[in-house]
Amino acid sequence: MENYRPFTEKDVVAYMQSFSQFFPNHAELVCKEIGDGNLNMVFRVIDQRSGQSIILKQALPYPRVVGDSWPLTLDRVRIEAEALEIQAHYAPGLVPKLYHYDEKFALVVMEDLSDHIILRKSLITGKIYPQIANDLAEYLANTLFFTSDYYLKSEQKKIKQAQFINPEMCKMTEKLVFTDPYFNAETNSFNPLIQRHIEKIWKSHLLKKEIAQLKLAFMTKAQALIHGDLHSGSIMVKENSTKVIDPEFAFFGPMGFDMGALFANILLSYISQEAHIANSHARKEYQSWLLWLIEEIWHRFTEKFRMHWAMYVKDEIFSVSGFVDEVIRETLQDTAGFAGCKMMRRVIGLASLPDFDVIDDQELRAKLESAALLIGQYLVLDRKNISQISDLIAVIEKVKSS
Ligand code: SR1
Ligand code: MG
Repeated sequence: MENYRPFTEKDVVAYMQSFSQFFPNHAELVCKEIGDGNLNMVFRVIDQRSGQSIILKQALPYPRVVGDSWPLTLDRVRIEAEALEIQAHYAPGLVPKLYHYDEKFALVVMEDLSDHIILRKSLITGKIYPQIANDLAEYLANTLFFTSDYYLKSEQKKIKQAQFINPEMCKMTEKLVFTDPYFNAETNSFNPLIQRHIEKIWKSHLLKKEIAQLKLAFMTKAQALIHGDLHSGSIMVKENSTKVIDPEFAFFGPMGFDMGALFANILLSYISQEAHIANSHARKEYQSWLLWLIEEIWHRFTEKFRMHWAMYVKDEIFSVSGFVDEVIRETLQDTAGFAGCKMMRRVIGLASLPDFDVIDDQELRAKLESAALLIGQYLVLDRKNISQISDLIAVIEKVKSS
């Protein structure tokens, strides 16, 4: 992109000073780079006089954790800005406020959510958030239903779909979630203590055929504008507030992919608790809350989705009795399959998992990673037998008792 350059903290201050609308005159701006994600730079700018602050997020022309050997589109910032607008419309209060998008410098200026914490971190420390199940169910039901063919007019949906063609970000997911972990690929990065378990996965033709089906569904099932990377690092929480951030992977894809990413990361947290909570009674209680959270998100999601359906579906053939039940059942089966892939990729593939990375005892870590791989495989292989959320939870119980 012409004139693009990655900003330093000093550049960010100068950039912010060139606008009058963000900070008062005579503001004393201080900037710090605070990003710890895989892809971008995140700067926090605070006016030391008024205490006002903003976040400026700038894309690099490559993934931050990989470096410039992997060129990556800056158009992901446009996708993020445009997705945030749509999500703010359908799920008000559940995404950060977007103040400004700059195509030339591939950046967005957004609300500072420093009073929130990344959900992944809060789950590692065993926190419970009473409102989160309802907030996430609402975010999912609204953003998915209102961008799907069940709500939008056919032509309108196709125009929106063209707006969110996101080939390079989708290709990253196709490679890092649906391909490389199932082969001895260069991008993989795993604990050598579980090498034998991983080699079994690489040799499992049956599993790979199922992964192929899920990859094809990811590539072709253009159901709704999905977030595309809804792990627990893409959610920020505080006591009575939930915000879904970072929709740079957004595109029209399968609804179960967002739900699957979310459930996978809750399940990975569930597994990792054996290393985080020493007291077994407290650990069991927290783990029960995590499984309850999955069930509750699903129940509230289906409740809201059905309400939208009853109110807005006008198409005669979609309105035929029983069809919504099929849509929901298929979404649950996709959710289970995608959750399985997302669990396995975090153990075998390039993107690491902070929930496991902080475990010093390598033997224990290997045991938990193996459990994650086993649950992941069962979710993929058994997904077509899942018809209600309790069946998905039963898969976890089955692995625990095996
Ligand atoms: C280079 S690591 C890439 C991963 O990070 C993002 O959060 C996505 O999950 C992507 O696959
Ligand atoms: Mg992200």
